[in-house]
Amino acid sequence: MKAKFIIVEGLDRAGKSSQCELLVKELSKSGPVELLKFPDRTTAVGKMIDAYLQSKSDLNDQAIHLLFSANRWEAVEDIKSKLNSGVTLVVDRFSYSGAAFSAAKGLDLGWCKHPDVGLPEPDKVIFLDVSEEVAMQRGGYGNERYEKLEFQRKVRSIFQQLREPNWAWINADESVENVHQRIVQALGV
Ligand code: FDM
Ligand code: MG
Repeated sequence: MKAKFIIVEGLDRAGKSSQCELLVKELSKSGPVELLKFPDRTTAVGKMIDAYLQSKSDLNDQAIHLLFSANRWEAVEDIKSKLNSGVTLVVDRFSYSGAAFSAAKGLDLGWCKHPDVGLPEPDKVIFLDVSEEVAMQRGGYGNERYEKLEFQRKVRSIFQQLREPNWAWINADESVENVHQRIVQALGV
């Protein structure tokens, strides 16, 4: 199997982490696979993002947007070298989250997309669409910035605007196993 760049997107509580893990397990049956997650909070830039998300620091909307983008750019050599050496990547959030969360604050969507121009393009985007009711049943949102119902609604509507033909829009209200099967079907693996 040729290495693929697969991005998993969705709102909070959509089940991205569990589905990414299951997907990596499934794909590893047919070749090398690795999981990446953005923001990567372990780098210097990532630590600034983490402080912002936990409201331990404040930054203006443009500055934090550019940090999220920088956090992807600092991983680009690693991403490219893995793909070139045949490692499929499953990525928990990427440029689409970058654009959707910042545009939901009122920033211009075109401006939001621009800093990510030139980053690797995905072979497939899996969007896990969770309803508000089920997100609440799953324990509701946490305490981080952005984890508010009104805001998540706005983010979802921007994701809808970003949707392209290579997206699989998957109902994430179903059981973990069902959602996993749908993802596997969408990827044709
Ligand atoms: N987020 C994530 C952004 O606002 N921009 C980005 O570029 C990325 C990758 O950060 F609310 C938001 C989405 C989410 C928050 O993400 C932290 P995780 O997946 O919950 O760690
Ligand atoms: Mg979160």
